[in-house]
Amino acid sequence: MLNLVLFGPPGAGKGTQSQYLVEKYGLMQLSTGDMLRGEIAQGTPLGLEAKLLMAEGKLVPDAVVIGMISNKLDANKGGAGFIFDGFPRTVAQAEALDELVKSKNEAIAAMIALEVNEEELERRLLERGKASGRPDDANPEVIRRRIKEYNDKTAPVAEFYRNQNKFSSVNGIGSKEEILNSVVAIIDSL
Ligand code: B4P
Repeated sequence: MLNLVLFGPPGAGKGTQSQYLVEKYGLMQLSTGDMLRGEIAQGTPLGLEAKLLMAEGKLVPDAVVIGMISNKLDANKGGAGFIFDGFPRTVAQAEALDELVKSKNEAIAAMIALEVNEEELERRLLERGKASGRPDDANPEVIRRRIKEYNDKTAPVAEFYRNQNKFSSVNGIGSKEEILNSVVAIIDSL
């Protein structure tokens, strides 16, 4: 199996690039953001808890997202592999993911980080907010909170994969196709 972690700040293009990689490599995308929005849409107790945190730009508790990922891994055995999109977002999540894949005799092949500056992130998210209606994309203050959460809690996850010699990064500014080519070059070199 080919298991990849796609990494980067909010709006870096993780969801966008994941969709291309699903098509190219037949991988399954596991986006914790999409799963949480699904729970919110269905009005589940988990969704109700996540809704307030997400609207404020805060991370959802580790145990919640780890549980969701664990269920998805159990329910989707035997495929070509997974793209983890927006997960892990804390070092505790990264450690839990390592344990989960190890328990299935699998491993994470690589983390690929999309590098985008803060000004461009804010521009992209505000632009998406106009069409998507996502409450966390509509407000510059919430967007800045999400970026702060990323810098405080998520950025250290890169170090976790660097220590395992699994970290690569690409420039996340440019056309979506150019960025895909850089990502594909890394995957094909694994
Ligand atoms: P996510 O849904 O993961 O939101 P995101 O970081 O904004 O997604 P992404 O980075 O994939 O957006 P994309 O670039 O594709 O998380 C939302 C919230 O859920 C979090 O704030 C948190 O509260 C919660 N959450 C999720 N996972 C969690 C976890 N593991 N632990 C705790 N909490 C969690 O898209 C951005 C825009 O840029 C799009 O409009 C796209 O079209 C555009 N774009 C993409 N590439 C571009 C390019 N090259 N040039 C120009 N625009 C581009």
